Amino acid sequence: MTEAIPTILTIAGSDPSSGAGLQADLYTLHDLGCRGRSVVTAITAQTNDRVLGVWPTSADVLTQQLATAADGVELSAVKVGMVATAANVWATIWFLKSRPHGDVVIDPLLHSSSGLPLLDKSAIPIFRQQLLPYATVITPNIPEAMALAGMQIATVEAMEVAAKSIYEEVYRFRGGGDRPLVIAIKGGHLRRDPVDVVYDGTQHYRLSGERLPGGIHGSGCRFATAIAAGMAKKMPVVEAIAAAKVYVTELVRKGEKDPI
Ligand code: PXL
Repeated sequence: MTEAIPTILTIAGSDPSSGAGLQADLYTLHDLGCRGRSVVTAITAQTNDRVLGVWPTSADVLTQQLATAADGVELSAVKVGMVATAANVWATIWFLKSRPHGDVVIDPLLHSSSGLPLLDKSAIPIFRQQLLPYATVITPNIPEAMALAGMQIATVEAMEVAAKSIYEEVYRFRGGGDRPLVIAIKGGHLRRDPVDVVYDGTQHYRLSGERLPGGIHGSGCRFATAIAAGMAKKMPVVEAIAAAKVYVTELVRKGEKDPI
């Protein structure tokens, strides 16, 4: 009997350039042999280097999409990207609380280097305290890890301290338990080679990477989605993270600015 193809839901913003957001997520799922479903938390107008506007969807519109997105399928995993507003954080929490959904990978998009408002400031406390506890994997970049851990990060050692601190906070908000939780801090903002740091509550792993020229808009979206795809395919979580890093590195190497 052939294995069923897993279906993954992405909860994300729309990027018309399709380098990031739900479009990039769907490309990634296709590349990795999965099926995708998507709901839109915000519509953006942007190019690879310019943001023209952001229009969050209302929580009501997001809730209606969430009510239908998983119709007729069993979700193997969920990826959460840009959520935009506090009301949309609540709509997402409600969905995760009330529907079966498999593993959840959250890309904690708090700010973007392009200046795109990815999450309202007022939404940050509930995002941390109520949404992050649903995650199996959380994938902050260094600025996001600094915000979540409340510390400066300039070295791989500091990334390890931050990963443990984020783990402990999320574990506490979860109220304990033995559901897996893994923090994967992306090292792309390090001055040296972009080492990613992974912490699973027991040990740290360092995933080495090479600094490639260019970098692509939306590589973080694709990284988190590729982790969700790996987990949906029953890879052990750290292996899924390592495979996602290889996948994204190859895209950057190919200079695939636009994933089409
Ligand atoms: O890469 C972060 C990101 C996520 N989601 C959407 C985006 C961006 C960055 O531009 O547009 C919709």
